[in-house]
Amino acid sequence: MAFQTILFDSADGIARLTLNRPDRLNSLDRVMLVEIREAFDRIRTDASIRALLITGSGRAFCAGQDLQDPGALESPEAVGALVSKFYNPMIGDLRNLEIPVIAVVNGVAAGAGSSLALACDLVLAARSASFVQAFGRIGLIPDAGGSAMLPRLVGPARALGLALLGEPLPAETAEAWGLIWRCVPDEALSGEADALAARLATQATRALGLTKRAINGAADRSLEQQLDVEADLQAKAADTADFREGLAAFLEKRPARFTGR
Ligand code: T3D
Repeated sequence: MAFQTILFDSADGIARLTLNRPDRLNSLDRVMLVEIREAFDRIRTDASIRALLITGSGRAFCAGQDLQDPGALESPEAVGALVSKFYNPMIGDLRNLEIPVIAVVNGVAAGAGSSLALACDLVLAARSASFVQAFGRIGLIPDAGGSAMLPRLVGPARALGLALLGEPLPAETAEAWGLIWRCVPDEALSGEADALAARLATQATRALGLTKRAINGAADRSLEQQLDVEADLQAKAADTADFREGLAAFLEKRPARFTGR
């Protein structure tokens, strides 16, 4: 079934999800929030998909909540429900995808649009892109996981500076601060994103998914707990065809041919 607010397709093990409301800078209305989750459902049930790219159409990545979505912001209860029924499940589903997810930030990422990008595993941004914690400017707080991701990625001092001041952070500074994986020249963004996805989609997918689980939960665990988690997840990784192939390839001095199983 076709989507109204996003473009979604997959080929060669790579799914592409494009936020597609360019006249509204790809801001998130409730239809789009639901459709993004439907795309995640498709990914979860299609074992041929081994990497996901998320980007925006036109000049923006995503301007956050659609401030003109009728009724969405009409009362404190509506806002609370929007967060708990739409944003939180969407971010939870994204974080739990067991394949690598790359945010391809082609332009401004504001408010929940920035949070969406930062919830991805790798963020690749065009040099002209920027990250804006726009929430405070309209009297809201960082949501869609932003208040968790920002301090984890850049520490509380910078997280507070970004969130309290709401100034655009240029992609180059975002890279220098460790907020994102890499900033690249605008004209190189699409090619770099495709190359990164192609590389990831031919790796040992199950191990990459388990690596995400280990690293994403690490901040909430003690070293002892994390060591236990590593033992458990390593046993799971070792129980895959890709591990057997990786080991055999090493011993036979040839490139591994991973299948994602
Ligand atoms: O209930 C809840 O859960 C609330 C959840 C909140 C999470 C959030 O995301 S809160 C933050 C919401 N986002 C913002 O406050 C950002 C609003 N947008 C901007 O500040 C600016 O548009 C940008 C900094 C992103 C880009 O600026 P600029 O100058 O490049 O573009 P522009 O001219 O402001 O916008 C272009 C058009 O997009 C414009 O429409 P027009 O005049 O051409 O018809 C503008 O109204 C529209 N647009 C931009 N952002 C949004 C939007 N329309 C609806 N919602 C938006 N967020």
